[in-house]
Amino acid sequence: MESPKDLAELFQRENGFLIFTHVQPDGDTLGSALALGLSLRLLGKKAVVVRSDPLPEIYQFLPGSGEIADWRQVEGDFRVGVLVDCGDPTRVGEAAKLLARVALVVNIDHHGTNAGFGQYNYVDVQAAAVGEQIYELLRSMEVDISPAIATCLYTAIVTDTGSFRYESTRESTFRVAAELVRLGAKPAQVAENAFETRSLSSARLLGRALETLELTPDGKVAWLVISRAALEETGASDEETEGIINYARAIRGVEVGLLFRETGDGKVRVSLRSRHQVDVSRVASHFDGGGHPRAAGCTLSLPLNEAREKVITAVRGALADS
Ligand SMILES: [Mn+2]
Repeated sequence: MESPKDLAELFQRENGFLIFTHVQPDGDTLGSALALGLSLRLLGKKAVVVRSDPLPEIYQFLPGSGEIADWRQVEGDFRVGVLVDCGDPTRVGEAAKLLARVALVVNIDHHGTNAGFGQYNYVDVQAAAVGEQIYELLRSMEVDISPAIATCLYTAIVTDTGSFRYESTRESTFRVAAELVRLGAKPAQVAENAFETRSLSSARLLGRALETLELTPDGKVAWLVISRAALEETGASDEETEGIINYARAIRGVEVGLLFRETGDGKVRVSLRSRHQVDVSRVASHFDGGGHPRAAGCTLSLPLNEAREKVITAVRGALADS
């Protein structure tokens, strides 16, 4: 396992960086990758941020987001592939084909299920967001953190902590966030873009999803379903399902909230959120997924009804053991 200092030396020594975000990109992977990319370019390095999936509209305000490259557009040779916020290398999606071409893989992540798949691994499961880790890294690299970089890192932290509400939020999370505000991040502006603005189609999708709400007889597990039909009829995109799961977990008495979403390729994407008792990353691992103890995900190649039954059974088993 490498320290921020070790990585700082690596970044100063090497050149030609591809920075990989994960599929269904969130604020942490995007903010962290953009901050690292902007910083490396400040140091005169060649660095490109790569994506497999489209950039969600709510993150288009992020400085540098316009330059994120679809992996298919990337040409030329790059020596180093940096994965940010990826619990395992498959999280980069189709960009894995591009990742296979780099000489060195650097893994910067905070997921408990991360097995250390890189040649260089900076995994800190205590970090509330990879954005905190990138901040430490930039400090070690003695990068002058610009307002643009600060905005990216602040967004990574505020989104991954649910606005500093999740258990992962610690004293240093606030300290780093305060420092980023001092360096030019604007909390109200980030919040307005990331939390207080949604498309009409996503509001309609939320309504459809809430109509599907069901609970187990003991009231401890609640789930929502987003069918392909619901997505098509509302015109919402897959990315706009983000956050809907929280309505399931928020119901009084519910310990685990689940969201089942039919993907375009006939699979079922499952999001899991737990309140206190269940480590949902272990449930997700059982289905080849992963994540954090309180927030995890997995994908099943099964029809919706079967996937739902399998996952609910596993969650009830985990609850019984807790
Ligand atoms: Mn994260």
